[in-house]
Amino acid sequence: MKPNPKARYSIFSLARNAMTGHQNWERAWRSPEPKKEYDVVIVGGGGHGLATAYYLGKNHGITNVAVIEKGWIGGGNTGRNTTIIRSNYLQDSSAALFELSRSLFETLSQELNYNIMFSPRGVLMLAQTEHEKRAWQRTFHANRINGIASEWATPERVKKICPIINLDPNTRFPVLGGLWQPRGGTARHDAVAWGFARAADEMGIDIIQNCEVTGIDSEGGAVTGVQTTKGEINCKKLGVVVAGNSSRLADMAGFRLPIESVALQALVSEPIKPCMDIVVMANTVHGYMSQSDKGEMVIGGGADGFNNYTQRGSFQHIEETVTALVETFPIISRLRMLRQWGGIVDMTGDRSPIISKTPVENIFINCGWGTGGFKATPGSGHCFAATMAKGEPDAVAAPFSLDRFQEGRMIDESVAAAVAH
Ligand code: FAD
Ligand code: PYC
Repeated sequence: MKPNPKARYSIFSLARNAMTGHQNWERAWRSPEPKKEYDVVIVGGGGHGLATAYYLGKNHGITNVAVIEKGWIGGGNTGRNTTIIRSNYLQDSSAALFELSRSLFETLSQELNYNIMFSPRGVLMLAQTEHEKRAWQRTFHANRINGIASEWATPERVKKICPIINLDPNTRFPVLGGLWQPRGGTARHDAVAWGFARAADEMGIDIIQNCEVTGIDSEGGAVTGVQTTKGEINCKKLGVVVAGNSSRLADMAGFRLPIESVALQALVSEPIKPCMDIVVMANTVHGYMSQSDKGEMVIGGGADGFNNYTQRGSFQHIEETVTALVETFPIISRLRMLRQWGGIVDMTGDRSPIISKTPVENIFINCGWGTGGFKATPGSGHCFAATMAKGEPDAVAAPFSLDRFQEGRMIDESVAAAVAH
């Protein structure tokens, strides 16, 4: 690992900074005013937008780039997700995309010289109906064909991997087995955004926060720039990477997207002693759980069944999720919940993302990651940067282009997208 000139923080400097009101911290990235013009503007300073900027610089030598973020970087879904990383998807094109991303996560801390706390602790997707068992077994075979290391786990194996699970056959949804991906896991979500931001900034890329894009300008069918709350910024190419706000940005550019925005929520409990060292997803009952380094149980539920832009989610989902998880993990029945939040996720009909050119020349769109895009952050940035640099989707991104909705080439991932169905 290269030494980082900015990593000069000793225990003494930590103490000194704490005692001086944190006035002297060195900024991890600059806070520049926008220039009049860039080669590339990326709207959206989530993980995907920042990763795109990083790979534009690193892989394509394009550094006259600005990332424009209306709030703070990572403040959207990137900082609101439950950090699950896996690549056990059914379709070949998704397996290629998500496995590229998972494999990039393996060495991302070293690459960015920033500890993103990748923890390949293993992800277990429970089968709790006969139908779900068949679906996961089918995915298991597809994973093997695609070279993705996964395993079909019998109930006994499930109990070995996760001792706190309840195998009682008389529950509403008994555990019939599971799809186990041993190299799946978690990473610290905001560190992923910060790591990409710092590395992009070091290449001279401008990260502009508190700057909302309010309009998109074009001439003769090609983009010329954006209107923002910090003024007009011209650009040769525009990447739109705004998750739940994608339809709003498409509207500004004058095209439509097959996207619905809904709230997805999560909650954390009070911290308890280590009791679970893997991630478990229970999709039939819309619940999933892992334990954070602090000891909190990180719990997520299903997506709201109606379109909305609130970053909360509805209460009945919390009730449903927690009730179902108590049945599967009776050990948590007396646990108190500390916090709850939501994010606006961008759902496509086939539950697969869009990485594509658009009807407006030189506007590119990256969206539709729905409930499952955190795991795709490096892979998405990698492919989208290549797509933007070349003006054509790269090989991994090509199946995910917008025209699949016109041509009926759906990439149905409603089972693998788990909480999204
Ligand atoms: P975001 O992080 O949302 O970034 C988009 C950015 O665009 C935002 O910061 C926003 O402020 C900015 N923006 C919007 N409009 C404008 C504008 N007009 N001008 C400027 N900026 C603008 N995925 C997984 O893989 N694993 C999980 O365990 C998982 N759990 C989840 C749990 C929850 C509760 C939620 C909500 C999501 C979860 N996801 C998960 C999905 C994942 O969080 C998202 O798919 C992913 O983070 C999307 O990243 P992004 O960079 O595209 O979007
Ligand atoms: O896509 O793995 C996932 C996921 C887990 C929780 C929300 N999304």
